[in-house]
Amino acid sequence: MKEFFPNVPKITYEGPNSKNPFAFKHYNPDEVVLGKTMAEHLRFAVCYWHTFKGTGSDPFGPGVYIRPWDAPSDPMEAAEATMRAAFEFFTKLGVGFWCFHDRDIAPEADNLAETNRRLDKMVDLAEKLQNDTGIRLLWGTTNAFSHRRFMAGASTNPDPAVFAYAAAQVKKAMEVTKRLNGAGYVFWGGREGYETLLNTDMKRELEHLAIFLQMAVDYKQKIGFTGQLYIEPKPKEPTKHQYDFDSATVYGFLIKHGLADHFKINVEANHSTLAGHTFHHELAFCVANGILGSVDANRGDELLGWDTDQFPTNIYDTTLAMYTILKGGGFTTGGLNFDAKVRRQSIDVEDLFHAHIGAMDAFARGLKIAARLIEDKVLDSFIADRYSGWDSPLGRDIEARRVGFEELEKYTLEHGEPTVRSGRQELIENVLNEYIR
Ligand code: XUL
Ligand code: CO
Repeated sequence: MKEFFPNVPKITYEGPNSKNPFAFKHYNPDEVVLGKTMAEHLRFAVCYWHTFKGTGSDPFGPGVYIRPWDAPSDPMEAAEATMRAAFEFFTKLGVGFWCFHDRDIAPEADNLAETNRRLDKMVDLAEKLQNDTGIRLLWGTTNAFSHRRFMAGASTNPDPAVFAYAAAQVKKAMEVTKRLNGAGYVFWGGREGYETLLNTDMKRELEHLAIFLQMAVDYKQKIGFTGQLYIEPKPKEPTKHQYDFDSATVYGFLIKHGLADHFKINVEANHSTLAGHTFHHELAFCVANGILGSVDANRGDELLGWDTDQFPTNIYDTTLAMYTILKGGGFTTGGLNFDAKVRRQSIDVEDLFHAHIGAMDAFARGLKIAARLIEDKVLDSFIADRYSGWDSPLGRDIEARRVGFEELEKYTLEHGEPTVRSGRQELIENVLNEYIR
């Protein structure tokens, strides 16, 4: 069997003093942290689209990577080589999961029936390789945004025939995700948004989006797919305005349309920052509302306003992310999917390993620091103290909804001016930095 990464050994944990670039310095899969192994906490997944289908193209130039798995000129032979390369990569890296779009693993043909036959053929191979390696599918999804038929959206397209095409595609993608035992299925609203309101019936498009999602819920139940459905918010790009703007917008939309019990959120770090939030904010909002499902772990660039999809390296961010995820009870069906791509100049296949090793180590450090913050109740103590007034008779009466404006006016007239207190932000930041080592 052809080896695609002959220069890369199986990546193992060598500890923080190791200088070996092909070793983990912090991610030790079997090490137990807060009662679970690091592998169980972090549930790392490699994404197929950037890692194996990415070409390094940008708006100023075509692809620059020359990949050994692209060598066969027949598209199905290339698809098979790509999948074999992918499973060699997952195994050498030591991740437990992968994620894909339907069109990543099998090239589209001239008609849907033939496209589906190709997909089935590649799913046969994926099923075999999953069984051989023990690697599992974190989630599947549909690419209903690249083909020209989807230029004005999929479920929010002005043409119902495009809505129908997208439905047929999602139906098939859900079936193959079920077949591969996927723990989840993601809806990212590719081009579900608008370029200009001058040609857009927003009310109707939003209604169509809700109808589409309800159809997906119904079909999921019909075929007995037990994986979790996720929506992945993004505020812009490719459209000027994406309907799934951020977690709060999506949550409100789901509640309005009676869909909230069926979906959780797949939070992407770079999408959070594009929405004008921190990654931490989006995770905290989801935890506060019990809708955190999974994470697309990447980062943007502070100076660039688009989705650069870089690999996560910032320990401060991974610490606060893991802290919030742990406080929310940790992952169940979800995990950390590296929806990230190496830079255009990183043309060697070894760069794909360096990128993932660094990202996994960054999250492993974040996990360990977060565990210590939780064990020592660092932020909990500050927060408990800051809100302690709510444990007084007044606070309890308000939270139990026993009092209204009249009682509170009476209280204020009797007690006068409240005593104001420092928020102690700088102190907490200093304490936090002491933990980030
Ligand atoms: C696009 C993006 C997607 C989704 C899956 O910004 O994040 O790759 O994660 O369709
Ligand atoms: Co994503």
